[in-house]
Amino acid sequence: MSPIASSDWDRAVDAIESARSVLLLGHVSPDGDALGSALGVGLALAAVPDDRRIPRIEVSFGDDPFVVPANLAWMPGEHLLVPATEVSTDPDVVVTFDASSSDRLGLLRGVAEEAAVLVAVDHHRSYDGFGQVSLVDTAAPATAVVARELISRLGIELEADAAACLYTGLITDTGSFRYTGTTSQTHALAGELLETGIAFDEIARAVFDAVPFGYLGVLGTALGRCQLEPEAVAGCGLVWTAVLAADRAADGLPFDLVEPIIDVIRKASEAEVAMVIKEDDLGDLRVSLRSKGVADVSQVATALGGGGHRYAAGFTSTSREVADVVSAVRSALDAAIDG
Ligand SMILES: [Mn+2]
Repeated sequence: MSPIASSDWDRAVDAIESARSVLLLGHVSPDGDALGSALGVGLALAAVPDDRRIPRIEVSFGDDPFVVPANLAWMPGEHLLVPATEVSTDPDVVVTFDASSSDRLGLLRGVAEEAAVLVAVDHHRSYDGFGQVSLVDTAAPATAVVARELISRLGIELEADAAACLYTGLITDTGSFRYTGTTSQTHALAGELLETGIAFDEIARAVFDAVPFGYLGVLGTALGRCQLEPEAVAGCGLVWTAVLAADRAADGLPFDLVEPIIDVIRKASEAEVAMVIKEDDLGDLRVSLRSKGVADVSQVATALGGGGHRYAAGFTSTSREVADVVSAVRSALDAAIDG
């Protein structure tokens, strides 16, 4: 089923099997798919018998400060995680997960580009070919799907810890099997992961349904600020809000905690596209976009310096004014509808 050429699989497997050191990277500000795929492959590689195990296996992502998002902090494989500023800079092989371009690797872009072998595992349509070996399936609903096949092709049996990480990637990117892109094979893979005995209910609660009380106040503020623009997106409607750093400050909430707010506001039936403008701790505005299908928000995000998929995309604004972001997105959305 995989559209990935067998020669690419062979190159990746040969490089990993002959490596003395591998560095497995998620993209910056990793989500469940990026970190779950990297840790899943890392745990699989770490589980092979001593005589065949790669001596050095490191998992990282290019952020400093190096903070695992709160909803992913439970994931197994912590012993493989190395902060971006402490990774070994001379790995034989670097494998990236869920990164569509090398600038998504942040601080570790240079380490990846200088590696003897650079393998990119991804599913973004906006993937730009930066890997020497590209294991990219744009039809896959999650990078975790490709990561699972990589583990199979390495001849490694899947165990519960790795399966828990891959399952996290699967439910994150499919919205628990609700989004377009989910297929019968996606459910078959979920079934296979459940066969390893993972606590899928606890995983779902940790990933989606466990927030500090202060989050509810931030959510209330964001919802109170929500705007509906029915005439935007060629009359199909835009719903948007902004979450400022000051909103989070009272409770000391980390930036990544505001991520799920988009999943609340996109429920508005009157809007085809939803947007949350999120101010990070440095004052930059990071923008999340969701589409129900009429508009390709990856076009919008790519035009504004980011990337993503038709239904979910994002970018970091060059302006620090919310009003600038709204007008730039409105214009780009009109172009995305016409095109
Ligand atoms: Mn993904």
